[in-house]
Amino acid sequence: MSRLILNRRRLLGLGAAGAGSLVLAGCDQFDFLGARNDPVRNFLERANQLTYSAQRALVGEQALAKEFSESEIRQGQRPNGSTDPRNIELYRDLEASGFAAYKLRIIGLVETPKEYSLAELQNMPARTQITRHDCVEGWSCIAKWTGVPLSRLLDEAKVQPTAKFVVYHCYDQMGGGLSAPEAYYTSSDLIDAFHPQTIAAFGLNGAALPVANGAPVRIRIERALGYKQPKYVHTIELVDSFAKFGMGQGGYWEDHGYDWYGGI
Ligand SMILES: Nc1nc2c(c(=O)[nH]1)N[C@H]1C(S)=C(S)[C@@H](COP(=O)(O)O)O[C@H]1N2
Ligand SMILES: [Mo]
Repeated sequence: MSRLILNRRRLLGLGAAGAGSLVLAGCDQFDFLGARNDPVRNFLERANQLTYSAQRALVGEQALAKEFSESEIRQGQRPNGSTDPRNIELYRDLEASGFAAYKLRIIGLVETPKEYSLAELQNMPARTQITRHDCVEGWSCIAKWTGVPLSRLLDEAKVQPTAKFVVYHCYDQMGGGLSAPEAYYTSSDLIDAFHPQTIAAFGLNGAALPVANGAPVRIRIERALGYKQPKYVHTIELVDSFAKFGMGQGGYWEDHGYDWYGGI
């Protein structure tokens, strides 16, 4: 509890209290803790009001997301957003061949660009974690994710000192109809990318990751909201700016008004 109070003081010290007064006014630290358990309230009241640095001060760099037990997995991971990108020819062909030709690429501001087949990823030391996925649409799901720590892949590629962010590029496209289709992408800072629970996941609830949930590989960033959990990832790009992607806000949903940090 003392740690939380200290962090609140730091938050106030950072001058974010004005913007965050909706949350802070009239609620003691227990209410404030409670708010962290409600992703929707969290998102609406906090995410777009506190600055990134204030959220970072509050959450802490190394804080782990809560992990759950097997008995707390109540149902399969509810598919949401894109659930079948087989309208994209490249993806359809990969899926038809069991992802034999799939490569996960690490590019951009790295010393050694890398690519990994699915089999190579599956043969690396893996981490399994049971965590809760919180979608801003107002639902949560506890699921078991298995994958390679992203830190390992980034270490192998050797991130250059000028890199500031990690962009995750996906096969699926959003929109269409009247608006031009836009490839789904999102991004994180390096703290989240190197976080011990951030994995390139190829397993879900003890089986291969299904198409509906992002096969063959999706990234799990466990302290972020659902839209920061990119599915169908083909390329991980180290950058110092988002300017050249989409509308420059660091992600498909971020380009459409969602908070960039999306932390919980
Ligand atoms: N490539 C891609 N990743 C995505 C999305 C998407 O539409 N395309 N939707 C996001 C949102 S809003 C949520 S809640 C989760 C849903 O993941 P799930 O289908 O495994 O539940 O994926 C996120 N990642
Ligand atoms: Mo979501």
